[in-house]
Amino acid sequence: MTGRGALIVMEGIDRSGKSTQCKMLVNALSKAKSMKFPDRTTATGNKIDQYLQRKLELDDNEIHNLYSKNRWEKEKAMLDDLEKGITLVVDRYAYSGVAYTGAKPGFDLDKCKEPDVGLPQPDLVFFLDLKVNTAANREAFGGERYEQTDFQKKVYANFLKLKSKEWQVIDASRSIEEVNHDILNSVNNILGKVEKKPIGKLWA
Ligand code: ADP
Ligand code: 2DT
Ligand code: MG
Repeated sequence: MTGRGALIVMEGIDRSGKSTQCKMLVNALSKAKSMKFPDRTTATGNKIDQYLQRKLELDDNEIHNLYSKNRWEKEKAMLDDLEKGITLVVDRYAYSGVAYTGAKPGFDLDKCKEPDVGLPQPDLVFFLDLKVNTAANREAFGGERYEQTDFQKKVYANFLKLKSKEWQVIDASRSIEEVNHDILNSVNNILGKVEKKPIGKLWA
């Protein structure tokens, strides 16, 4: 029996290339699954989707807690997969939760972390580092909530404040292939190292 899989998270502002890189990474690995948060397929996720599309108004605290609930409802499945040796490639995680809510007036980053304390601890977090103005040039922002330059600048600054030892900052302004190359190297480097390591708890 081989050891556990790795929990790998892709973070960054909108258009930094997260979904593109998650897809490439999961395709390159032999025993891996992709996940994304918010997971819009559950009842909680459906409510989040309505909120993001501006079809539903929710209090800032309520939506913050819904994003967290949407992760907790996947906790058991994540731990089971990791134990089975499956590597999880996750498009956004609790860091997005803190960085986005923390960009709203009156929210403190440490306080924003509270509902997600104890979730499975990622082994590796890639921060796809891209300036907001460069990201905005990739494609026009859509109509979803948060897709505004000033807001994204606050989100970017918050991400930098969340950096911890598992984080790897990736220059995401390069080509898709160059970014993928760096990500693959780092992932191949840690897979063997986490096999026997117990899964930690986030921010605990
Ligand atoms: P995210 O999931 O972070 O919002 P996407 O992966 O959806 O970002 O990418 C946003 C857009 O930018 C897409 O049109 C994608 O094809 C393009 N893109 C992704 N990575 C790069 C890159 N390294 N250079 C140029 N364009 C990119
Ligand atoms: P995408 O589905 O395009 O990634 O956009 N968000 C996400 C939060 O505000 N809090 C969270 O906890 C998470 C996971 C970021 C989803 C939007 O939802 C925001 C953009
Ligand atoms: Mg995406």
